[in-house]
Amino acid sequence: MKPPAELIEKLRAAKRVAVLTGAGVSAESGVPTFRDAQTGLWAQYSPEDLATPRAFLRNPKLVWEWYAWRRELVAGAKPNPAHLALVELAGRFPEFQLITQNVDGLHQQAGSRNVIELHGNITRTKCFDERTIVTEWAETGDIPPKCPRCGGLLRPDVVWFEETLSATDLNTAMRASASSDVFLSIGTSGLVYPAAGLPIAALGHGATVVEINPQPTPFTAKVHFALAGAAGIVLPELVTSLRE
Ligand code: BJW
Repeated sequence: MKPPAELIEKLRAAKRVAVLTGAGVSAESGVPTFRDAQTGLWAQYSPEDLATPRAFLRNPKLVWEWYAWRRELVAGAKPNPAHLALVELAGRFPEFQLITQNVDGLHQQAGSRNVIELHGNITRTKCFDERTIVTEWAETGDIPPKCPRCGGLLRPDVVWFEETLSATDLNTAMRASASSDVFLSIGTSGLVYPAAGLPIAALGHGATVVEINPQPTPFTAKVHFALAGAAGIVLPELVTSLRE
């Protein structure tokens, strides 16, 4: 389906564009959305039982293994047409800021540069105690493995519930959202803050806000354009319409 002509006009006139992506953007690459990741073995746990520091301290092996399973899925995933369309979109505007909640690195793999990864990256590992990145450790059979410097537990370098996001990244994301002419919210349920505050900031500052999601979210009734569909279909259509 062709995107609305008024949206294409807004995009043609836009100088500053900000984009927030969520798990839905990687769904067509075979990476389960955050809430869909509770399948099979993991169906008995809610994300809040696995993605918090308290959950990790309660059962580090369980949480490490959940991430090991997801890391393996991500390792086999390739960028899809939504990721690629965002690379092309970036080239059309003097200022373009891509902000993702995804931890899979697929935007960068597609060719996007200057991506803000609000919730970290699943491929990196850090020490729970020292909070520093660790790249090598001894395979002793411990699950999770131990920090080679302090012997603390290793964990993925992602942002769990009740942990703070990088203040620098969040400020940059907030400034780009609040000064955007057009803001796109793509493939996110809009439930998790502070990321969910970015479209709200954009709306508050008068940006044209667009949502791309096959399901309604808390933003759907508030945005200027709600495009109900899969990102891997809707985004390439948007880019094609801009080219015409
Ligand atoms: C498609 C599609 C296709 C499918 N195309 N679309 C009350 C009010 C406000 C805040 C809070 C509150 N109570 C608690 C809080 C704070 C909390 C929070 O927001 N909780 C809410 C649940 C209420 N936030 C935090 O704790 C944050 N930190 C913080 O606030 O610090 C201050 C603080 C300190 C101390 C105490 C309290 C606060 C940190 C949040 C970190 C989130 N981390 C996670 C895990 C990352 C690591 C990992 O991946 O394991 O990030 S949680 C999880 O949710 C993950 C995601 O990035 C994030 C967002 O999920 P997303 O991307 O939206 O995915 P889904 O699955 O929810 O939705 C997918 C969407 O795609 C759906 O809509 C589909 O329809 C759609 N879709 N196919 C397009 N083809």
